[in-house]
Amino acid sequence: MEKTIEQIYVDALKQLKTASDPESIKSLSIHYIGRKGIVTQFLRNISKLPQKERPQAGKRANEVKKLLDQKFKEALRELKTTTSETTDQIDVSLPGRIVLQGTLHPITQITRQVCDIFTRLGFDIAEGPEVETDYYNFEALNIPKNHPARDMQDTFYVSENIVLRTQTSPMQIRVMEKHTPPVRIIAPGKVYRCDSDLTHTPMFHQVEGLLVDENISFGNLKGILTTFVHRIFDDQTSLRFRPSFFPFTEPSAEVDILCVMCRGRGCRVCSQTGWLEVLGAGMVHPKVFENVCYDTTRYTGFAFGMGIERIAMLKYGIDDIRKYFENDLRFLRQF
Ligand code: 2NM
Repeated sequence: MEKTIEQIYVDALKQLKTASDPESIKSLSIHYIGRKGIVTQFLRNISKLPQKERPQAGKRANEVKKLLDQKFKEALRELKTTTSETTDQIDVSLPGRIVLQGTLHPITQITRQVCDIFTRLGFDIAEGPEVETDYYNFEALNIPKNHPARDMQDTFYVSENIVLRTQTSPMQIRVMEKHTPPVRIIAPGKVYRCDSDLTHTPMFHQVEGLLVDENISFGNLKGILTTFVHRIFDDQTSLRFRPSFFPFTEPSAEVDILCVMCRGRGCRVCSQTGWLEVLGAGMVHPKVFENVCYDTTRYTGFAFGMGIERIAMLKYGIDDIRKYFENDLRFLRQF
């Protein structure tokens, strides 16, 4: 059954209503009134209609063709004005979109500041494994089996001879094994000790440093660490070197700064001493040099170590180390 011209017209209008983009309107136009379109075909086939229907059908078909042409053009015009309103005109008075940006974790920030200070003083950065052998973590550092320091450090054992490193100094042994002096390195990274309270977490971050050359003295150690403390806190910070003990250094010292809370008068934070410990240090023990086959008659050196969380707590006045590990955005956004 051939469709009547009225049916064709109604179909075309119906389809036009659902067309929402210029492409579909254009293809509708071709489909209905193009050279091979339905209306055009209808006009061509007029001659096949009975004689008396021809004039009326021809007249109506020409009308429909004209009307459809108008409607298609109108629809296209309308689409153009509505789309140009949404894309061509920008309301410059609208508030901008807020771009949420993350920040570096305070521990990362302090680690980078410490590394920057030492690289500018001529130190290279050395990084290495967090799972270490008993030899690198203890033996080479002059901490023999049954040495009390092994208890003191609350080591996580993986197996009898494999541990999670309790400090980053195993890295310094690895560097000394590979390189002859002069050696100037710092070793930043994660370390592990089975310990947990207000000021201790089972994992924390350390930076340890090592400088070995001819004619290195305790005076060089004092100079470098004084410069460091003045740059990481501020150059008015008072500090003192206090005698201490480490198996891998002799003599050994700890570096204190005047308490940032009470300025030396004595308070809860500094346990009434007026001082806060920030660094451990010393002249590298000859036993350590022997373990890496350095000539102890020719070379001397100093080493030091610090906990990054501790430096960050003192710098920012934070009294609970766990704040650094809770990932509470209200805390982290302050840095
Ligand atoms: C510290 C304190 C004192 C240290 C010693 C060494 C090495 F490998 F040279 F023997 N590295 N780091 C050292 C010395 C670390 O941390 C509180």
